[in-house]
Amino acid sequence: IRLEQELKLAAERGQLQLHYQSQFSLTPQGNIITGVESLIRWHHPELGMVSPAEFIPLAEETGLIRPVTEWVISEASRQAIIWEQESIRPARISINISAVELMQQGLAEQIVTHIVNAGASPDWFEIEVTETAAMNQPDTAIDIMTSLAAQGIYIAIDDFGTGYSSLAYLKRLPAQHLKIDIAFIRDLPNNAEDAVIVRTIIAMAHSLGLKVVAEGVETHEQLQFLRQEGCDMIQGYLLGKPLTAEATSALLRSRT
Ligand code: G
Ligand code: G
Ligand code: NA
Ligand code: MN
Repeated sequence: IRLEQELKLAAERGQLQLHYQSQFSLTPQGNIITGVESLIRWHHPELGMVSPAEFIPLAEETGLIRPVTEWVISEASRQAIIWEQESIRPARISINISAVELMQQGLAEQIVTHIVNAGASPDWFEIEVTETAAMNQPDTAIDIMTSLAAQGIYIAIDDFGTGYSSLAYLKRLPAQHLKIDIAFIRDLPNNAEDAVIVRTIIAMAHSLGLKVVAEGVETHEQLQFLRQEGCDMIQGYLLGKPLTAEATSALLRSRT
């Protein structure tokens, strides 16, 4: 209960922050930053860092998820405008949306309105939806994703491989990116089953016109395997940890 009250006030007390983790496209010329994923952080005065893995579920249960997401969108938009003015804005800034939100009609309109009111442009952003969330209420989820896509917002299917979506369902999703869950990346390249799964996901995604992002890449061996298998983009500690906005700006500056 207390944590819930505190979360309600966290934004106005300046305790929330966005960190950003880069996504890299593998090209012959080198690795290029194609996007950054925003990851929320809560600095609680007594508890220290509270992980979103803890407070996002709390926010979902208590209906606070909407104001939290609105804060994320406003903050990411504010940051995007700063990067745009400095000509270092990455092509996409990803925002995570939770399962509960994806069941709410009108979500797409709210997201777009929030971005536009903040002075940013919808096509600067990508919405990440987990495969499991997208499967909950498939028709509502597809409606929301279709409206987002119609406004130019990119769609990524997150944590892919842990849900049970069929090819028929995947085909209906207006997504551009599919993010392979970290669980399948962790034991690459030695785990033969994971190697087959990852190879199959990449082939399937490509046949549906989706680009593939591997999450949680921590070693050169994983990177080499993924490159060899035609994985399009890489995210993980090997190439970049989540960084503060300031450190992300410095990184983007050093790359342009
Ligand atoms: O970065 P980290 O490992 O702490 O993130 C933990 C979990 O919290 C991940 O599943 C991530 O998707 C989720 N998360 C991070 N930021 C946000 C956010 O702004 N909104 C939502 N809904 N989830 C987030
Ligand atoms: O659920 P989602 O995929 O959005 O969550 C991503 C989470 O994974 C974030 O909390 C982020 O901090 C974490 N993460 C990002 N890169 C790595 C990595 O290379 N290894 C591990 N273990 N976690 C990572
Ligand atoms: Na994500
Ligand atoms: Mn993920």
